[in-house]
Amino acid sequence: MPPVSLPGSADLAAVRDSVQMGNAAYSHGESEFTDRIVDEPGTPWPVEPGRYRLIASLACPWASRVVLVRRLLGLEHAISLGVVDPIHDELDWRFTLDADGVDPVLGIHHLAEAYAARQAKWVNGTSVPAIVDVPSGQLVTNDFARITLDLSAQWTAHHREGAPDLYPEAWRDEIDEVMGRVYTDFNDAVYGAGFARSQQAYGRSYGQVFSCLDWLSQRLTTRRYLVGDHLTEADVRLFTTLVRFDAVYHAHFKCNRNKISEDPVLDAYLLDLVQTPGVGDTVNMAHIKHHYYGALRMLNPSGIVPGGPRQDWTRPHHREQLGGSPYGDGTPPTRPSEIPDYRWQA
Ligand SMILES: N[C@@H](CCC(=O)N[C@@H](CS)C(=O)NCC(=O)O)C(=O)O
Repeated sequence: MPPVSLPGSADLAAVRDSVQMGNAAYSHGESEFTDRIVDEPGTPWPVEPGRYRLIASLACPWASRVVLVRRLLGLEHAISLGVVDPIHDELDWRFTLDADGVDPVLGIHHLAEAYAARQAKWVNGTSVPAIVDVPSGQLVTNDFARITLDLSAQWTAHHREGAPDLYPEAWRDEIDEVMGRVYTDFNDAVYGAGFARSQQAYGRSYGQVFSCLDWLSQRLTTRRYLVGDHLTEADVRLFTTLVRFDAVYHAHFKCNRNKISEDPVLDAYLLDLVQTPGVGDTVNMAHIKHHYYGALRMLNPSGIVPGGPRQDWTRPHHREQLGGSPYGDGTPPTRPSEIPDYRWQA
């Protein structure tokens, strides 16, 4: 592979240390590139099928949300997908899964090259999900909190027939409220526990995680989905953390009061989602385990990827008895999943 310089991200490790862990507690910060692709005249980044490429790690819960929503909405034909190596090197995500280590559409080895095409310097290192403008090779956005909402609300003209409404107007306030708590106390707090550098910081995050799981378990006892009667963005955001929990966060991030499989309500909820076409078939457990155990060496210096846990995702969940249906008036995706090895080999 030819040498590449990665302008702008050379001091990534130092920046991470000082910005994200300075107080011994870890938290995902704001995204740095927050441009939006919108369906409005005169916008710099218009909705345009074929123009943009989603760069994702199948290991990453934030990127996996986008892969999942893109699939449920049937936007695969409109926005192409590039998948990075689950193990990033010291500085960056790489395209080593592709021939010659080059993304076949963007012609780049490292994600940082798309960042550098956009601007000379940036602060927080590179991150996935990233959406890149194919003609210019420039990063458009890495705003994980916004991208999926815009796929739902701005790309409607290109959704597949039968696509579900994952962010229905009538439920937005409640969806936002639920997602707010899930973000702080679960999506982000598992990282807070895993990356904590003091007992106190760890204890705080651990407490947040399990009080949130208790709240979710109670909420989901009588309802099939988090908000309303159908799958929404709130379920998507919970799902991508929940599905990683027993394999990764329980041991690796020390969130070990109990596993999801030990909570009958959350276990059944997760099984239901995994078995929903367009949801479970976006998950690649091999990428997940190799990334967390192989790349986060400060937590696992040997890099050894554990063999377990054995997970049977085909068990009955009986959640249909609660009523509700995944796609509302819509239908399941008919396109085969693009995700390799989605049958859960690790
Ligand atoms: N904080 C990220 C959110 C997404 C995120 O944290 N992605 C992780 C992977 S799960 C990432 O790419 N981190 C950079 C790295 O691992 O080098 C952002 O700025 O948008």
